[in-house]
Amino acid sequence: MTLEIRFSPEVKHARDIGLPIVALESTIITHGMPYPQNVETARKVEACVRKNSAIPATIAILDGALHVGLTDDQLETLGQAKNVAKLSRADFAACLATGGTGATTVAATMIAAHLADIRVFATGGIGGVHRGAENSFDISADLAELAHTPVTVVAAGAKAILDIPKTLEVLETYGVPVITFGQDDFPAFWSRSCGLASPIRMDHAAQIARAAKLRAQMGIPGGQLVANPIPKDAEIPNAVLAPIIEQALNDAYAQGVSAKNVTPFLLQRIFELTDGESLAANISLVLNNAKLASQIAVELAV
Ligand code: PSU
Ligand code: MN
Repeated sequence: MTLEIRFSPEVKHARDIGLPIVALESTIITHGMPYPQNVETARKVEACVRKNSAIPATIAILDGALHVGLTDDQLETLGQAKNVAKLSRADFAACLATGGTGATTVAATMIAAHLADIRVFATGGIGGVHRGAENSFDISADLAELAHTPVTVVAAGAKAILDIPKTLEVLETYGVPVITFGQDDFPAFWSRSCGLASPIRMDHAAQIARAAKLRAQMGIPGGQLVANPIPKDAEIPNAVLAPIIEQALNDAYAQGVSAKNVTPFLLQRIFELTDGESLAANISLVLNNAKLASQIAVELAV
């Protein structure tokens, strides 16, 4: 048997004629946002990529088949589906082998993008080192994937549900370039700054693309994390979110939430505790990331 990748007609055409392609993850659809905003956002993100001269390739496993690029119907079905698996490096192949349906996290999307020769990927936030990781050992597989797989991931930094200083330390240990776009501070998802300086700053998509190409030429494995600050008009002040994050973390602890369920639980709880306000910011930053990723994809194609 061989691994088969099912390309959507749009992505197949883009590959045939060499158009720039941007990978998009599906866990943000199934585990990161509620229906119907999840599907609406996924469609807007795809439209944003097209508007910026690239082709979107949303990645998921449907009934045991690896899809790179989803049709509108597939996106809708996935957005409404219940009990979809959340797939990372560990369980990706197992889901294919057993005919399951699963959404891809940052780690799994990077693996699929690389298999499909796609070198840039846009999302909202990456997984990282969880607060209390010194006891729980809960460190997202997204970080190790960035160390292994040559895909540039554009995110709005990491959520403050994580331990951001430890996340940056682990990325440094793994040799992952952390490049903040257009400012000196590393952004924290809903806020433009987490109060820490970014290891690297770049102001042009072309530089980010060039750095990826040079790493490849040097034989350095792994990807790059591009941290793109949320647009100013969509930012939520830290003072507003900090107590909500504390509450969500306390609830997770009290309910004994663990392993894969931690991140989706916290995202859902924050959505509830902000009466959905966190979602508007989330949508704005994902669109902003899709735009920058498209610009990088165009430069990578040069
Ligand atoms: N962080 C967010 N939004 C998300 C996720 C993380 O702000 O949707 C999702 C991504 O798919 C990410 C995954 O790859 O959660 C990380 O999960 P874990 O912490 O279990 O590795
Ligand atoms: Mn985890």
